[in-house]
Amino acid sequence: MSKLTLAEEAARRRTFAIIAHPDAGKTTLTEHILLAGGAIRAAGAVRARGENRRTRSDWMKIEKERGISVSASVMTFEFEGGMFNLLDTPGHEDFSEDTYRTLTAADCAIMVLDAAKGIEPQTLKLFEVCRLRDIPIITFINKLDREAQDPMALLDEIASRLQLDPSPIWWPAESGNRLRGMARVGDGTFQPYARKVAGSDEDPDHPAALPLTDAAAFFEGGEHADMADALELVEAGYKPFDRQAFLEGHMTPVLWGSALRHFGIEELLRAIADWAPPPKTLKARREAPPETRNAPEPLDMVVEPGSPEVTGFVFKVQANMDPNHRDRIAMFRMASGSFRRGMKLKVQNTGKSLSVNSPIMFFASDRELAEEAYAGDVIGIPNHGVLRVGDSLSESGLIRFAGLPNFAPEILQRVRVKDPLKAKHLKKALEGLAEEGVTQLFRPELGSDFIVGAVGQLQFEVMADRLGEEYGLDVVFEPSPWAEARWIAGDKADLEDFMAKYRPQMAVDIHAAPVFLAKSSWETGYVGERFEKVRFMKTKERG
Ligand SMILES: Nc1nc2c(ncn2[C@@H]2O[C@H](COP(=O)(O)OP(=O)(O)OP(=O)(O)O)[C@@H](O)[C@H]2O)c(=O)[nH]1
Ligand SMILES: [Mg+2]
Repeated sequence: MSKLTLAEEAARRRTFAIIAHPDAGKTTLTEHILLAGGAIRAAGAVRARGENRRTRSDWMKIEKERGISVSASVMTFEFEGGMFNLLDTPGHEDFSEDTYRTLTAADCAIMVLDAAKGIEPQTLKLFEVCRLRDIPIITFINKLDREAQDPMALLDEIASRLQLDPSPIWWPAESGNRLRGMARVGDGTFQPYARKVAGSDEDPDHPAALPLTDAAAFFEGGEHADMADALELVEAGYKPFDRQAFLEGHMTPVLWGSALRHFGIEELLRAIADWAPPPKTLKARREAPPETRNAPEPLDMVVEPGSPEVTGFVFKVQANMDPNHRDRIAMFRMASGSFRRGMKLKVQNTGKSLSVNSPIMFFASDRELAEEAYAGDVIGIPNHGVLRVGDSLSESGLIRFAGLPNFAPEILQRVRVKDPLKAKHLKKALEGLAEEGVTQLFRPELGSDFIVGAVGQLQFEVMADRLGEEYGLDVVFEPSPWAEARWIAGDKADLEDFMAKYRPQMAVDIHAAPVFLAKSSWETGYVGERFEKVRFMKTKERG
């Protein structure tokens, strides 16, 4: 058992998400952070084939085949006395709901930029989400081993497009084939870069850091003098790092490197350890489960990471991580308390209670049973459908954190299984995937069809792939008559009146919430005007 106090355990934790536009290098960076943290021996190449050279966070078959991440994943490791929970997220916008949900579990974000591309569309969107949630951002400019944009132009872009003060912590010396290394702004330390020898599989270690003034041997021509001049300009031209401004979301420290060549990784880890905030105090409500008799009025409150009761929320559910066991794992972000294996926790929104006997921590090399966990930690709780995304768990069962949003899908399709004998199996599989949030599932009031909704086309591909791979179902998607789905709310009488008139267009989602299916956005607007007392919603808060 830990000798530290609860508050000390919480204070040594850093829970952060890696976000970026597709292909910026998030998964590669995750691998190399784990490598630097001593968690794994050899980082797997994202596109390398074969069982032993695969990335730890892209574990689904479809991820391995395509070299893209379709689902967020969690990794825990220790580094210099700190405990780190790293959340790798998918960059593709079709999976952004997963990324948004994952960000609710993070206290800090690492924004990865491709040095040749700078800020890309998805970078902007994710940045907005971080800003809304007050998540401070550390910037890592990746792929310096390739020809990069001018560093000052990259920082200007951060300043102008994100309205964020960039504070360079390091400054790169050239890029691509001429990459020499980088110098620490303010103290003139130089970290040389060792290029990989052509044709070799070995990644050479980068030489030890030394004062820039002594580093002439690492440069060619006039480069050494140019670097000294550039550093002077940088030191005069940018604000020095101010942790308070960073925590308040006005400033981002900027680090550089090459995830693939393991350059700049330790520097990034140290920045996270030194500057990223420990688990934050969360707003919550003290509230009895629904339909409790004589329940006291709900009370607004805050949950401090050092407070004794174990509390937290489920931000993701993942099924079939292990193909040998049909498992279903709820990712639980702890907000407070000292968790011990075997503890009983209660679900606030259902009043159900469960004994957490085999909680999992995702260490890079393996999953391990979590004997204890503290605020900031993410543990996987295996369960059989008791836990859903957005659920709040606590010892008392009375603590409720704000729910996570569901977004109305943009594409609605009908799904059919080729073998009609497997229809019942299909229902279970679809419900499972909808519980995970891979896609949404609507059950029309009339007829026996299933309507599947997604934000983007790729989600359907992932779904078809997983239905085949994990459930042995060969499915086809067909166009549906529906263009939009809206959750409806209002007084009971108004809702009943509306639903009676539109029965053929009514459906329920997996939580049995009523949903109106419209043939066009024009129709959504039309019924909205005719039924003024009914609210038609594009998002639904869960939990
Ligand atoms: N040259 C170079 N290539 C890199 C570097 N980091 C990543 N890559 C390559 O860029 C490609 C995309 O890398 P990933 O790590 O899969 O990118 P990602 O951001 O996780 O992508 P998604 O999860 O699909 O959004 C892969 O081919 C990597 O090998 C780097 O530092 N230098
Ligand atoms: Mg990835």
